[in-house]
Amino acid sequence: MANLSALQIARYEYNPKLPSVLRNNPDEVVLEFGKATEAVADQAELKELFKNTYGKPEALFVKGKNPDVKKEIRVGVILSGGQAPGGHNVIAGLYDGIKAGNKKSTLIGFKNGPSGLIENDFVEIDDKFMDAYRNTGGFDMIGSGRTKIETPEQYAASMATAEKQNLDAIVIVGGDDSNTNAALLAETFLANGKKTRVIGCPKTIDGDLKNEQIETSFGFDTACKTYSELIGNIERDANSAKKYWHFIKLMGRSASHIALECALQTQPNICLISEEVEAKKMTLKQITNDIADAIAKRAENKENFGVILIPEGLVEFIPEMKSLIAELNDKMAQNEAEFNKLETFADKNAWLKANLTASSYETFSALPEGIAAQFLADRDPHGNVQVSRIETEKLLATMVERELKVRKENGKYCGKFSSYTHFFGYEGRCAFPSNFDADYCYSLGYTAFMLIASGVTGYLSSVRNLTKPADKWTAGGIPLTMMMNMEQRHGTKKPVIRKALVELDGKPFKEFASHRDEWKIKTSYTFPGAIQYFGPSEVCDQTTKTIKLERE
Ligand code: FBP
Repeated sequence: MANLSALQIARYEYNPKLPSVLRNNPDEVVLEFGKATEAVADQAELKELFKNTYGKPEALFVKGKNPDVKKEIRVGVILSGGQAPGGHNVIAGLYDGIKAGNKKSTLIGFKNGPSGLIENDFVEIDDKFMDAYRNTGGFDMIGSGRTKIETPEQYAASMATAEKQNLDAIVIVGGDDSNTNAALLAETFLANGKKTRVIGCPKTIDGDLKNEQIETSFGFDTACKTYSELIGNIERDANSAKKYWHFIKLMGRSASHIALECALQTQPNICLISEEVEAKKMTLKQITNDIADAIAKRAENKENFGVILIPEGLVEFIPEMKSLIAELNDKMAQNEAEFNKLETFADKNAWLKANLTASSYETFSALPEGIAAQFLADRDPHGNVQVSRIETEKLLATMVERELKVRKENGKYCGKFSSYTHFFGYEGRCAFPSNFDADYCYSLGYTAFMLIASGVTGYLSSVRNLTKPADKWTAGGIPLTMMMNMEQRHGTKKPVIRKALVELDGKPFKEFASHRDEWKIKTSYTFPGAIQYFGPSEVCDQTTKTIKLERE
């Protein structure tokens, strides 16, 4: 067992918990169907686009006879998008389900995301290979990728691979975009008379793939616990040294679910919520002033320290920044060749002065130079600025420092201000999955097999009742079209699964809002500590405060 940590060896022995209905022999479980479903919006357009898969009923596993699970099958699995703790356990649950149905059945893993399907790049999974990855974090077992299956050629290549591999099903483990892809693939296979069924699994640390039917995406639990441990440690350091303000940016793309959950777990002085900033149309100046006010207030109590959480996507939600980003995206795309010839920041600045509207240039020129340059960095494949690369934590720390300096010059007492900045993202995406994620993911994978064996396609594997112990969880399938609507994407209307942002009238935000004024001024930190994998259930098996507040 060279190169294995003691925890890794111990985690191999962990037996993930399944909902009790799935603890029966697989041939003693059947799908019970509910009523036909409708999409969340744009029903007529979606019905037209998904002629074969639209409107299927929700389905739940109950006790009954299903001899079909014993048929020999061949299944492919794809991990898609950003890493999230528990991906390997989805594969483990799927693998064990397939083998429990029929030992001769086969699972192959397409390598490096959807491109593996397009290119027929795969690896066959056997016991030895699978066992090396049980209950481990990461997606390194088969790799992941962000290729989208979009063009007719990519659909044709995917069908060709499915045919060559004689696949009965493909399981796509991904976020909202990848599951939208799963829905489109399921439809394409059916429309072309192919036998390959497609099942999705809800993955993303961002927590924004959730709705009435999906209680949470996997990975959110572990990632938030990992970040909260680190935030708690920093809080304790801040309260020990009493000399630094820590500005911590947290991953999560546009949605602030991670920041909100970490705030509930650690009670920092300030946590910004992008969705609120947008709703209240808060400017960068207002946000800066609010933080400076809190710093000055705490200084009166001789507490020249604090912790501030910042969601990754914040700049996109600050109105003047949003306009600046939109204008920059357009201008830089329209004048790509000309812009790329500009070598120095000064040249670019002069060009922007001449080409941006006065208000956007004013916003741009007020930014610290290092940060302003990040707004001009490489665009993503869609021509958008990569907001995760903008150091919002440094931007805020600098703006606050400037503001406090002005206040001091005007004779106001602000105490001492010294700051550190941090960005937590990759630290949490590949952690050993918490017991919750290990169990949830294994159950999602096993459920995906059961859906395949029940003959459905275009469904999302669904495990619910997650705030209860695992034996009380339910398992079933949600038609993917049920979660879709039409949205404008890069100039065209496309069918997509709706992203869930933080709801300002939802219980998690209200809980935070009811405490934040106190946390801001009075040091109220809580220290969640490291994820516990072994020990009493109340320490090891609890999930997030978000899901508890939303579902209990
Ligand atoms: P998914 O939406 O694919 O799950 O990825 C989540 C995420 O971790 C975001 O929080 C972050 O903005 C992004 O991926 C970073 O992307 P990359 O891994 O390409 O750097």
